[in-house]
Amino acid sequence: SEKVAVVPGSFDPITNGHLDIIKRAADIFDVVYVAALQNSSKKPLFTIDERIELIKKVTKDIPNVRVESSSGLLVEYAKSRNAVAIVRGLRAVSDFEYEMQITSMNRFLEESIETFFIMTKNQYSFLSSSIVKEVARYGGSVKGLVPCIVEEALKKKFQQ
Ligand code: COD
Repeated sequence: SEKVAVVPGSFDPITNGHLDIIKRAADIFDVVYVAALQNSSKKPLFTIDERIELIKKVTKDIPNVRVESSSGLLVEYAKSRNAVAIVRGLRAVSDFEYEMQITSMNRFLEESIETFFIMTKNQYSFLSSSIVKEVARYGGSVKGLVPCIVEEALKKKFQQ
């Protein structure tokens, strides 16, 4: 049967690091749902609709990727899509503690869904949405770190 995975995140905004994880997950699973969710400890720069539109545009050539948003619990969303897996990216040791905590909590909430980790490519190991926003805010170039349309969207956002 079809193996479905969810790649969840804030994607505020999507970076080339996220995109790499999404592509690698799409090579392994039959269907990949990219889910833009609320992280209650972060205050987003882009609205949920803006984030979804950017993700849709930059993944449009990957046929087995679907993009959605959800406002509830990740595991509930994953169950509703018949997902067997949650896929997360790992950059550094600093990611590990947080990832271990949410993985354990998600397993407590729903035992049947397995979490998989994909190691970042070296060239993206320092990359995060936060650092991209920080650089763009002060007018620095983020070329090569985010897709072109995301670069444009950041410029527009900080011109306002
Ligand atoms: N290279 C590789 N991977 C990367 C890179 C990079 N350069 N940058 C980011 N990633 C990975 C992250 O490690 C993560 O796996 C993924 O990409 C998304 O990253 P973010 O920062 O956009 O997303 P997060 O970490 O803010 O997402 C958190 C969720 C929104 C998934 C979480 O808060 C959640 O599940 N919310 C819903 C409510 C819920 O169920 N909470 C209970 C969980 S305990």
